[in-house]
Amino acid sequence: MITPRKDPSFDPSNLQVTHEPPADGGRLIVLTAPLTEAIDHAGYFIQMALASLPIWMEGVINRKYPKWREVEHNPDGSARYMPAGVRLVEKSLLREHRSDDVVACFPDDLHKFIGPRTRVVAVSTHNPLGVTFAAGVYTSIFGSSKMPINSHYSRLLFSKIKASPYRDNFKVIVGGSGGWQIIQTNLYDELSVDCVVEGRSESTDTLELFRKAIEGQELPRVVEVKHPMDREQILFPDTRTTFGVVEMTTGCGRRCKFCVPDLNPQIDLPKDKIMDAVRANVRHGNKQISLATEDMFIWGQVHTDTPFYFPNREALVDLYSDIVNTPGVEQHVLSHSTIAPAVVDPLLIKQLSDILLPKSPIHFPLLSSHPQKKALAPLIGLETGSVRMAKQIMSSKGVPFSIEDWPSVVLEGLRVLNENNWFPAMTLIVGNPGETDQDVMDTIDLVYEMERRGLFAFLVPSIFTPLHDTRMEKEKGVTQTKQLTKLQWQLMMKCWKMNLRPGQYSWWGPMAWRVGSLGMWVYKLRKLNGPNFTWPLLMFSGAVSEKNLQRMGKIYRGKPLKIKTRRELIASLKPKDWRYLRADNGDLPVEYAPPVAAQAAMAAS
Ligand code: B12
Ligand code: SF4
Repeated sequence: MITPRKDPSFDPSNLQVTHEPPADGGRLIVLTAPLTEAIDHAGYFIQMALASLPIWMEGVINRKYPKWREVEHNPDGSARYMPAGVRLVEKSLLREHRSDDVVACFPDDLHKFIGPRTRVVAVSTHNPLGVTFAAGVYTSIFGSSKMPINSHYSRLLFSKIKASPYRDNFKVIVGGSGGWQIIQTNLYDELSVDCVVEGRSESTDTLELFRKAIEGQELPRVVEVKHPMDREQILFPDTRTTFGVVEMTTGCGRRCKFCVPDLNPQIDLPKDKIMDAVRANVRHGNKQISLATEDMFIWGQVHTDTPFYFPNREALVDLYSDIVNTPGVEQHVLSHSTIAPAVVDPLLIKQLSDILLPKSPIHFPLLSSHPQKKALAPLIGLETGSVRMAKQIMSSKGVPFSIEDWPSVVLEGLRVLNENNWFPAMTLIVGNPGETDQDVMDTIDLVYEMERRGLFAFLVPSIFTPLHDTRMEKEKGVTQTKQLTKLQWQLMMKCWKMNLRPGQYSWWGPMAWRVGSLGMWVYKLRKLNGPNFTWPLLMFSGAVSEKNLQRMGKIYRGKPLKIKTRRELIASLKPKDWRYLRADNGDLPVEYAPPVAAQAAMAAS
């Protein structure tokens, strides 16, 4: 059981119900999501900040995005856009309910749709209580109120539902990737939730649950529903989604032990349906599209004769070209990927860059060689630089390469990506169960090696969180930042120091961060995070040079790593895998002559 956070800035008893009941008696089923998960006008980054910053730092967001709370409505007051999860619940329900019985609305508009007729209020949520990785850790580091902004708004949503004068008439059903947080914290009563659904809305069990709720039957606290096993059963949005999210794949296949999405079946979704959903988004006013996936590179290579970790170049180039060339699509953002495919097929990265950069809304002026300084920034898991740790928690993360070569795969992959203007956000897990000082030093070595080679990734360290249902759910994580060792703090602060290097996040302003961090340390962080935090923070602030800190023995200075080149990595593959390599990338083992000749002949014909 996880102890829920308290939100001192929020008093539900202040919620007054002053509005008139809806004239039509309300909708039978009302769907919603926290405001902080529904907004899309300010870009991906704001949602990540809302999930990671504590509520007392909301002013920073307000100053940067003064209009972030302003949302768009349809003429009937329903939401113009909603997270893809809400849209799919809506689509699933419309299989057996009339469209005027179901509505998706923003939290502030709930009173317009919840009335005496309402029998179900369904909430979709990504991260309602902020107890997941990265989201929890930064709010803890920043202190006094540990409530992330997103949790505050999620609680506000639940309080509004709880305070509805019709609350006794309807059931509250929660679903989405963050539903487990309510189960783990046992906050059903406090949040006034009747049932949490684990799984996808397409399932007939989900429809059955809604039927029971409409009939007023008691619902179980938790319902686990089955994931569709084939691509035809997955539904697609036909209205606008937040950030134009359209699913591209489910599952992954690399089997990292800490991973939730990998528990789902590995499915790549049909191109025609993806394209229909893209066009539907555009029709409803969206100019941005983002294909949701755990690893974009498996698309087109699931259950084919080629292992999924050898990307299907033609299929990917064709899909992404058609998406960015869809009339009305002005922006396209990548979601998640893995790094080994960049080593396997660098030409694929180049071809995708040519297609995707012109429509990328991301600009890294000091890093990008693109004429308009555009960049691509998928989220990629680095997790650890320790081969020992990697073997334990993610032994297939780098396939087709051996996990022994993980640091080389990361650095070589990042080189290929950077050369093509891909500057990924890379997550690292600090405090893995059984992590030793040596493991942390190995990761610091990798981070220093990135710096030495002039490579750039936006490094996002987070503290290990045992996620529900994963093969590591019973493992213990770090529960307080005070428990972190000096080395773990050094790793985290080094990552952030490197992130501020090119200073492209001008609103944060590297100097402001550094001076601010010292001030914060004096004011409160020194007590909150304990003595192990002090020297790493001084390193981060630049108040004492890293060289001096190292000379004083206060921090660990990474040692240079011996890294394999692409040619050496390719040579290390099993001979049975050589036939899946592309000759035009070069570096093929000399012993592998016949298929190269065949490929050349194919290209010539
Ligand atoms: C796109 C995406 C984002 C985008 C956009 C999110 C948005 N608001 O639309 C951005 C980049 C902003 C983002 C941010 C974050 N994300 Co995110 N994101 C995703 C991603 C890739 C796809 C989500 C998606 O739309 N999928 C498609 C829809 C259809 O799936 P779905 O929402 O799960 O909905 C299905 C079911 O859950 C169910 N369902 C959904 N709602 C409901 C409701 C009811 C009532 C019922 C019955 C069923 C139901 O039915 C749907 C299918 O039919 C997922 C990974 C993944 N593959 O899911 C990670 C993921 C959800 N994100 C994750 C995390 C951790 C975050 C952040 C906390 C990261 C951070 N620290 O900044 C933030 C939180 C943002 C916030 N506001 O709180 C984790 C969640 C882990 C968890 N909760 O345990 C995931 C799983 C990634 C991962 N590999 O771990 N994210
Ligand atoms: S590569 Fe990423 S999505 Fe795939 S199993 Fe590992 S953590 Fe999960």
